[in-house]
Amino acid sequence: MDRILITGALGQLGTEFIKHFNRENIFVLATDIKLPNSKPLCEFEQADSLDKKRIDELVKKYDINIIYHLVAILSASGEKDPFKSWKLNMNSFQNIVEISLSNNIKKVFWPSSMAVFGTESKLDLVIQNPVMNPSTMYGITKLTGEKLIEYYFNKFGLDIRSLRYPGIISVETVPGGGTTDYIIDMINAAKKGFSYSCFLNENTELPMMYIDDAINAAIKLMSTKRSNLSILSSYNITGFSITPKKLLIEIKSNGFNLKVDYKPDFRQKIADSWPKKIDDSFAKKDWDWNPEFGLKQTIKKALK
Ligand code: AKB
Repeated sequence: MDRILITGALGQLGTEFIKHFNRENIFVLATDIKLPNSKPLCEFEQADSLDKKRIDELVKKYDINIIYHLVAILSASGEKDPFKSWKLNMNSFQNIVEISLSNNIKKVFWPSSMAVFGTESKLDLVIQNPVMNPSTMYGITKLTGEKLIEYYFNKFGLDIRSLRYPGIISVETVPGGGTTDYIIDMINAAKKGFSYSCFLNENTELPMMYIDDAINAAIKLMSTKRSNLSILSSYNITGFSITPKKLLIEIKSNGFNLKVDYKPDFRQKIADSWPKKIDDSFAKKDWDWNPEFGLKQTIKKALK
């Protein structure tokens, strides 16, 4: 029987994983450095993922056998304090690895990101294994984690699975500190009748995905037979690609009269080092990945 620990559980992905496992009647222990605003749907313990002893005790106390380690400082926040970003992203990752090995954890899910790519990755359509020279500390920590996943599998047989997420579009819990956050900010401004000042220029094309697809992809990957996985590091996945200009057209076609001006800031350079489109054919071939939500459907759902 699966008994799952989720770290960083109150964030954008964690909130939705909790809902998913709750529907499936699977035991979850959610942990976060913050306290929840309302009663969670599962067990909750406040814990800092840098506190290895505390996480280890919780794994033992709740008899955990699967971990979803979601803690991370995202790309834009990471640039404000790169040392803190490295420390949180990497030390928490290493803690989870050590805890997994000493507690016989069956499987770990750890999200990577399209931030692992860089300007030399042939950004028009990024393949699974291009040249990877990330420009942000966030991207560097994600690429390091990917290398470690492969290393720990070869060294110890530790089964860590990973996806390179594009921007994720969700309504209930929004991300914080990312470069793709503009899309949710713009949608929320439209819903509230505010105008919006976009921090990327109008033709910046980036891959995105609806939250339900992001969750389903992880669940599918985690339930695939290990021998079917040809990628030991992290799989490319994508939903669709969009620019701020296209998003505005879509918002207007749904009946919202949003005013947007464009004031690119430091995040423009980050976005310019990321893919316009992603080739996710390995995920399609190995575990039958197929996104359910396209551009129009996603924006419509997010505007509700
Ligand atoms: C970010 O913008 O930093 C994240 C990501 C693409 O990983 N949403």
